[in-house]
Amino acid sequence: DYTPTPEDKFSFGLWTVGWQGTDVFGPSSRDLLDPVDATYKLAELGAAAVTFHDDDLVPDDDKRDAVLERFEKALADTGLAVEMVTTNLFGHPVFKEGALTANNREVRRYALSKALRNVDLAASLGAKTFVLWGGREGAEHGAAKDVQAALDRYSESLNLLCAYVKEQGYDMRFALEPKPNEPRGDILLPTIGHALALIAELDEPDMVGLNPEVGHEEMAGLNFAHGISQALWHDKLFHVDLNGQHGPRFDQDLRFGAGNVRGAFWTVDALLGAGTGKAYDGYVHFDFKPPRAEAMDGVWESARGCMRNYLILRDKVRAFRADPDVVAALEAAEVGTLRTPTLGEGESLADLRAASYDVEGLATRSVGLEALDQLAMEHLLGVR
Ligand code: GLT
Ligand code: MN
Ligand code: MN
Ligand code: MN
Repeated sequence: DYTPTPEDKFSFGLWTVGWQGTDVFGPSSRDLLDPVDATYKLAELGAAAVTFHDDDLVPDDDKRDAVLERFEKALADTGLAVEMVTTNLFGHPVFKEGALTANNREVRRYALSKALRNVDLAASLGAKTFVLWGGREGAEHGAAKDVQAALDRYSESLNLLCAYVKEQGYDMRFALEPKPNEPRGDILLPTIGHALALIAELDEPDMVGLNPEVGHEEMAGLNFAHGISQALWHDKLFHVDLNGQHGPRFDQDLRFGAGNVRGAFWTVDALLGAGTGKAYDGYVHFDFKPPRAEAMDGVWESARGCMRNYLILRDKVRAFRADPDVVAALEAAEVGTLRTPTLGEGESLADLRAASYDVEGLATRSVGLEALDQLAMEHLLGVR
């Protein structure tokens, strides 16, 4: 009946249900939600874990010990894990021109110290993933950012963070979260591909992976299922931010399943390994914003909706993959044949060049892709 259980490994950012609805045109529309109350409520709804930024949980340093004590009690009471922690390096105006890649060196040093402090907190709470979303790392003006120097500084910070985690003996990996724009006009590491390329240049590439977000890739007009499939291929899908988006416009952060529902279907399929590939085995993390128009009942409804939509789509994806008509359609479309190497065992390129090819026949062959996709549509629309 699509009721989530801890085995489903659903996880929520405290900043999601805690979003008060502040936007560029108006102030908050909801009261402050106590993160500890949110933790209890998310557990009641069936989540397995929570995640947070330093400032979501402990905005006020004077109350740090008391808040952490209450939070740890909530975790113990509910059995919820803290699976991921991240640092807010974007909210405070000190980061208005960047954090780890700000032109100002003092800002960069402060940003790194803020991240390090939260790495310690993350480790003490048992979080194994530390996300870095560089929302303010970017520019609006051409000459304002030396992009190559900024990438040097980004790498420098990541190398220092990795070295620190190793030195402390923490069991923790970093996950970069790409986004093309918003709040900066153009953000560094705008897509999964850009971030993957940077990771390959780091001192400890195995300690750094990705936390892709549905809406962020779709804002760039990209196919999220393809993006996370490539991340899985590189063994870099350390974490994921599921939400919904309607094409390339402002970052909508809809609940998962809303917006591009076909994209959501293929996203779940990709997470499950798309039939024969590597599957994602981490927490299923939601990063959405309950619409500003909602009161608290709507906030919890949207959190519930994220999990229900995932479970419904997971059922549909499994039914699609198990359907004998789909198996036959995949076969007809030669989808499985792509796993066969192009050059046969013991063959040389000379053999391949010497072979004769029925180019006309191949050009006019049937590929069966519409038939296959129609089956997916019918599963998604609930008529199969
Ligand atoms: C912020 C952003 C998200 C990131 C979070 C992690 S914070 O809400 O919009 O996409 O995942 O810093
Ligand atoms: Mn977003
Ligand atoms: Mn976001
Ligand atoms: Mn996110």
